[in-house]
Amino acid sequence: MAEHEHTTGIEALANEQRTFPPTEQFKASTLVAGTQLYEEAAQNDEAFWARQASELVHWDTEWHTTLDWQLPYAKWFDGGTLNVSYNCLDRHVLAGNGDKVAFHWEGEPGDKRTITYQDLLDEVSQFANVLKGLGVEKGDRVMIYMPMIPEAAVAMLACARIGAPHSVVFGGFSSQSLADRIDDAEAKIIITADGGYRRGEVFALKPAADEACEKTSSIEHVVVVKRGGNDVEWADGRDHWYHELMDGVSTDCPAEPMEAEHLLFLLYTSGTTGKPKGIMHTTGGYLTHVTYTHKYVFDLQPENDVFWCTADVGWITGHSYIVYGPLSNGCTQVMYEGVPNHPGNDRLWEIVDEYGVTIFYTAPTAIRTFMKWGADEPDKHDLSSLRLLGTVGEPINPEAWMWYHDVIGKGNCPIVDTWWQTETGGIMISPLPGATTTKPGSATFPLPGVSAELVDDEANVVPVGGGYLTLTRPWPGMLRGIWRDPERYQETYWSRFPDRYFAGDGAKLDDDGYLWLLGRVDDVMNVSGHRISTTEVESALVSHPSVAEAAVVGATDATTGQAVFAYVILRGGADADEQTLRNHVAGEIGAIAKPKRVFITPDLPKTRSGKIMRRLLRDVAEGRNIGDTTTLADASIVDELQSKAAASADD
Ligand code: 7RM
Repeated sequence: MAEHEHTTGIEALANEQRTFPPTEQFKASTLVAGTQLYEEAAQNDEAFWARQASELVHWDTEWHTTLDWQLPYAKWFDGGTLNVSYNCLDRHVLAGNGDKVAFHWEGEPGDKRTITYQDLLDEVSQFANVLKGLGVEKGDRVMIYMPMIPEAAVAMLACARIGAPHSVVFGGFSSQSLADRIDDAEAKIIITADGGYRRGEVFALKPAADEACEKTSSIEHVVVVKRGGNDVEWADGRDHWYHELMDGVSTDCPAEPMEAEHLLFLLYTSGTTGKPKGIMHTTGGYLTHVTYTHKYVFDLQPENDVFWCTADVGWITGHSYIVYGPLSNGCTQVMYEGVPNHPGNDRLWEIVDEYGVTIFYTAPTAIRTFMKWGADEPDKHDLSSLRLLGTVGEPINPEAWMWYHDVIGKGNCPIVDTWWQTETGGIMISPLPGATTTKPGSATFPLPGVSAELVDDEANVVPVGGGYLTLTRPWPGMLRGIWRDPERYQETYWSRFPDRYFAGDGAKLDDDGYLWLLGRVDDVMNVSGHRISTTEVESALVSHPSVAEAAVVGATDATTGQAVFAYVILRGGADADEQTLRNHVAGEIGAIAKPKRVFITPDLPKTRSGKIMRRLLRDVAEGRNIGDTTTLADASIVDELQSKAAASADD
């Protein structure tokens, strides 16, 4: 290797050239059409964040110190006090917007509720009084285990109102996952529902909450929202119906100012191994970060926009871009309970038209599923209300980006590909839609106020090419630690590279300085000494017209160390054979990345937030029994893949 070359962790193979500047029409009414925010933040990022905090958030007391940074611990806006629920509700009602719709909610069976800011304030205040009546005090942890119903947001905001940190657990997780999180957080209360709707049926939640109570010792009360109408067991004294507790309770519950660094919530992430980590987010910095990013990344025009983020509240995306960011900005949203294919594969597009959704934010996995179902589904609907599209959760393959742009956006909507993590609290890398020329598959640049760099194995900065994505400056929404595990916090995020935050993603910088996310570094494949990203091989597969979705893993190989194994979902009605797809990858990005095997499959193992679980695919490819599948959306797919692998081992 030549002296001037970097010892980069990951090779960069793909070469996407298409560019999409913002249209004149979009620029005419955008919040930011130029580079002014970037320039301001580059001058002094602390002063930049301080300006956002004072302009976008209501404070009861001014802070005295913008940032106190003792690596790896940050305090933002120390000395300041504020209430998150006041910022999300009261201030909009006081400004005369009580009649404005906060949520157009739609249940999977088709039932609808319209909830104004005044309605939400009243219900949150009542429920905050209920929680107090159950003995919940500032600092007590509250578990929330619910379907996608408005009461999930009410519960979160009621906790915030009284300073009781919440910990939301996905409704799809098992009683054991719930119990582990209850134990770790030593939670006092669970807020749940009898059940919710999914795929046309009621799925029960209460039995898992009951089991979790049996396995743990800290829960004193269980509050149950009636949603599914399914029969439930009842522990008198411990269990309470939400509607009975709420009956006749006062709507007067003044929001109490909290210290800027007061714990707002814990959100558990499973990580790669071991017990889940309770990621800690606090009050002032987090609210500043999500309000700012929701406003500028989505170019929010709160008078006219109808925002729809399709995430579940059990995911950080639901916290930041259904509850806290959008409500803090006082905007109107859509919230939907169910799956995208009930009763038909066009349910989401029907909802877009029904409420005139203008900004639509979803995950690449959903987009690839829409591709699989075909353009006929969205084409049944008008969709002309849409003006901006977003993605989050995984790298978006250029072809999926193009499909989203052309078929959903009709070529008229900018796309914001937003990179961030549970740990970052809010969006970190993304276009500003009125200012940034986008490239399909690139998250483009760090937002104003965010500092990111790529480094190689020796922590040298990589100016162009592949490397490890690190953050070099603290930001307001950053995690404040792992609940009761400071060593793991230091070890996981701050020890791989000195003075840098590293949370495990690879990326490359192209000649124009655009960032391209390459997937988790744990998934990087090593083929004959070449370090190849899963993302680039997957994107090469998805660029074949027959392919909707692909997942690749490196499986142990006697000659090359690892070999590329690919699992591919075809587009509706399309056909392709293994040889063609292998050659297609070789033609797109080179022979070194050519998969040894390509398996056509109807589905892939994914988490509930839609991320492909490559660890399981690696187990399948290497013939191992698969490990923990409790966080999987649909565990049956693994059996299917395993029997396929067994069959192919015979041939
Ligand atoms: C918001 C969220 C975090 C991980 C992250 C990445 C991946 C998320 C993108 C992305 C490429 C994106 N939080 N990721 N967004 N990769 N491009 N736009 O997803 O904690 O659940 O996951 O998700 O690997 O580290 S998360």
